[in-house]
Amino acid sequence: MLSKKLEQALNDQIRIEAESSQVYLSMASWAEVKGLEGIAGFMYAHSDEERIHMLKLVKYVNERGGHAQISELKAPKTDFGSFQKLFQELYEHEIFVSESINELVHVTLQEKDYATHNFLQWYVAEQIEEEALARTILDKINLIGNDKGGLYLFDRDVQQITVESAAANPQA
Ligand code: OFO
Repeated sequence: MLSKKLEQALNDQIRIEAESSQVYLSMASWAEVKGLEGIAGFMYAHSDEERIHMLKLVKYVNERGGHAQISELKAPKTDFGSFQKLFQELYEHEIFVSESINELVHVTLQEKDYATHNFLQWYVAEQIEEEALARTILDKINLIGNDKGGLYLFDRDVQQITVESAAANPQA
């Protein structure tokens, strides 16, 4: 059985994952109307992933005798300025999410709930990957600068960028 404090903290994280999904959906829509189809595809897929992160938490809370709360969400912004700023925001958002996961892990230790501590390790690992991926993408964007051809290739290939592929072939 979850303690009330931990149940509340998990519910807060459910809202954060849902809001993350909305943020990336808004980024996808912005990129799509700018004609950046590859970036839009990347963001749509990322939005779906965040929804899955949220659902995993919903199921876990209910399985452990709590009640997962589906709450009102903060509306994301709708204009992201440039594709460089878009990915900078994605990176900063992932850092924010990592911090909230770390806080949540801290609460599991305070509450001596080792099952939830164990469950959350998947999220800890996921955040490391997502931050690394975002950093990799920002490095590529720096290489492109204002080169239109570079943006064309980046948009074409961004959906294929993974942490591993980027490490293996930094110029790709
Ligand atoms: Fe839920 O992993 Fe990104 O934020």
